[in-house]
Amino acid sequence: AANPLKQLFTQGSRPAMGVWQMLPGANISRILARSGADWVMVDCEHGNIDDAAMHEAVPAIAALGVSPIVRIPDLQPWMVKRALDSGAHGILAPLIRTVEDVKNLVTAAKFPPEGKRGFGSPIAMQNFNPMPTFTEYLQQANESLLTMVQIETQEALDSVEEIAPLVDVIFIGPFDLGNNIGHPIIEGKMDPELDEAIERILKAAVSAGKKCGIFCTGGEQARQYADKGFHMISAKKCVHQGCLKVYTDPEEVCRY
Ligand code: 3PY
Repeated sequence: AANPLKQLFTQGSRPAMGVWQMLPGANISRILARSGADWVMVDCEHGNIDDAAMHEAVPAIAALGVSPIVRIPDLQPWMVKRALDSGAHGILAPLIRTVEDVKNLVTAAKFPPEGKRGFGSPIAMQNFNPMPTFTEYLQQANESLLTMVQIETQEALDSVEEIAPLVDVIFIGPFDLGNNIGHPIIEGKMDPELDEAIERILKAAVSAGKKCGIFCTGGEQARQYADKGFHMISAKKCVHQGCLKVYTDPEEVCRY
């Protein structure tokens, strides 16, 4: 499929499972993409993946029929443009706060007339199978590339019902959300108020007919969120802070 993650969302048969890449290297991308993941998050917010490393990771993942999604460092139009031009099948913006932030993100991600994305990269289309022509990519991009925002601030939580209709995926960063609403996750323990916030976000996404994603630290937690109806779940591995293990046992938990 041109965008495997989008296709999985359309089918709605099961949650899309994903893994997180935080260290540079196309071989790391390949290991992660071959782990059984439906998507790999190329994390340019945290970790040490820079612009050049992003341009190596995205095609390595896409070549294996897995959707590369780029978490941009910050909500800047040029970062959205470079991520999508590298061939990402979607972008995730962290720490958004307002409805205005989300509208700006969508404007940056869409070609005119819906948005203001500049056109000209010869690279992006090479990361889809079958490879679209330049013109086909231009015609398909607005519809097929996934826009995702992270709800992880109090302000965004307060506006989540307004934000959800504007994007394809509302993605929960439980650590930042916990920190920002005054209920940090301590030793893996989630405060009931954080659980409540997570429920509210899922409900807002579902009511708007959109998908809801969440970052997990292990297989057991991922299974619980799958049972609750989350559509996009990270779990099977972990590549952060020097940990390079690909977790194949769903019971295994990685702790920060
Ligand atoms: C969070 O939990 O805050 C995240 O964004 C996961 O990377």
